[in-house]
Amino acid sequence: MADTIVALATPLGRSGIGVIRLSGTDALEITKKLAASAVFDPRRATLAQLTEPETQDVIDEAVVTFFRGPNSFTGENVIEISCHGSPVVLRRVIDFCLAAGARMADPGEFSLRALANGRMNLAEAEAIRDLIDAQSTGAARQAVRQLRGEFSHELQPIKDELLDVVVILESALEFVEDDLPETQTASIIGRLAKLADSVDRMASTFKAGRLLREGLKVALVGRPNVGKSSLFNSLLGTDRAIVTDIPGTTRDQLHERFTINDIPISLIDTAGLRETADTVESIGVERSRRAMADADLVLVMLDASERLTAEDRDILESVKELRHLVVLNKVDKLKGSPDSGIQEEIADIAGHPLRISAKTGTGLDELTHAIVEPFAPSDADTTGFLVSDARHHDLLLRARDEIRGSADLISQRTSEEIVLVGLHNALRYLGEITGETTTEDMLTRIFSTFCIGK
Ligand SMILES: Nc1nc2c(ncn2[C@@H]2O[C@H](COP(=O)(O)OP(=O)(O)OP(=O)(O)O)[C@@H](O)[C@H]2O)c(=O)[nH]1
Ligand SMILES: [Mg+2]
Repeated sequence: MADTIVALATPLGRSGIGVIRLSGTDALEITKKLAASAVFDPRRATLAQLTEPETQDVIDEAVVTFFRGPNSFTGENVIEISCHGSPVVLRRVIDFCLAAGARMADPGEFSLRALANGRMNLAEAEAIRDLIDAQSTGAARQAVRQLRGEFSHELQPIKDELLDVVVILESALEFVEDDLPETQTASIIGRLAKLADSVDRMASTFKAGRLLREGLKVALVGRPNVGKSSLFNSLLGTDRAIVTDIPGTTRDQLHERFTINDIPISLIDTAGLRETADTVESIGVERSRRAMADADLVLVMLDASERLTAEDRDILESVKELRHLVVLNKVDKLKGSPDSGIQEEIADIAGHPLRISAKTGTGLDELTHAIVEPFAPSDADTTGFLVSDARHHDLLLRARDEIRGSADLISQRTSEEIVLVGLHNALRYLGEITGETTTEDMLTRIFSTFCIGK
């Protein structure tokens, strides 16, 4: 067994309970020093008095659970100490464990050990990270599916089939003097084409998967006073941003998150765009321009109750190359014909803008629908398993290309040796998803994206 690691498994801060996790050879021994009178049976919660052995100072009363390896999360002896969630108490317990020979866990080290001891594969370990980081129910649901092995399960038949083809080609290489018969070549090409399509289908779910996981960055821009902050507040359902009738109210950028149909949206309210001599405001304007360039979608807001200004035209011009939606706000102020005024003026520059009122809520449902609509996957079935990790997506595409390339080589009657290189590459790429063929370097890189205590 490996050395013993310790970490706080719950967030730092005051809470009802705080859980400290130990894993490794001495996990049980170290805990026994802290709770001398307690007896720990595997998988039983034991109420224990944690006492500093030298001073006999009682630190806390805690519930301790012992998991004997290999039947534990990491496959090693694991102890979970549920203390009262006082940062002072938690610090003392961790300090004691460190003094008694444990060391602080690295980010993701518990999961890494679980992987090393065959308790889960890489895709499953990554799913734990994704589940913890999930920003919407949909993303969490996908992570749980991956955690339960759905991805590995879907990959397995593909790997098996690929291996089958490899075996045929390998044995042809060893035993057959002449080339493979035509019928067999045709059948192998057919099987490879089908495999490549299956891999491609999995990869194509990435668009929907990434959307659920990473969501969209949406920036609200427009000249001062058109009602950007009012819309920001309405969409979030809180009075987060300051709203006044003074142009130039918002100077700094505000970021908040909310979800539309399970898609996490990171919404950015920006300083109104205009030429200004005010130093603070001009920094804000500069930041607004950057936020625009950075966003997946820009909402350009115009005031429906006023004439189109030169500033409005400039802004519309500057978003031309960006994905954007034009929003006409303050439609509640329009009396008489709804198509009057500004709407006609902008018809040729901005097409059919969305008409809303941040004040009364008119048009907000249509707006939220329009925000996600261009990003929503058209074909992928979003009830199936979705690939959500860029690393997995990249490996799937590489595997697909290798398989397609190999099929092409076979049809050109290239020697089996060369064809096999591509197929072995494809197998390796698929293996890297679940971690069978992952190098130490890659593991270090992947696990550095985990937080400590996982
Ligand atoms: N009648 C009406 N008034 C609105 C509406 N939306 C915003 N307002 C008013 O317009 C004024 C400006 O609103 P803000 O939300 O602060 O505008 P802004 O675009 O964030 O302005 P800056 O931060 O200065 O760039 C406030 O007095 C709001 O109450 C709306 O839909 N209808
Ligand atoms: Mg504002």
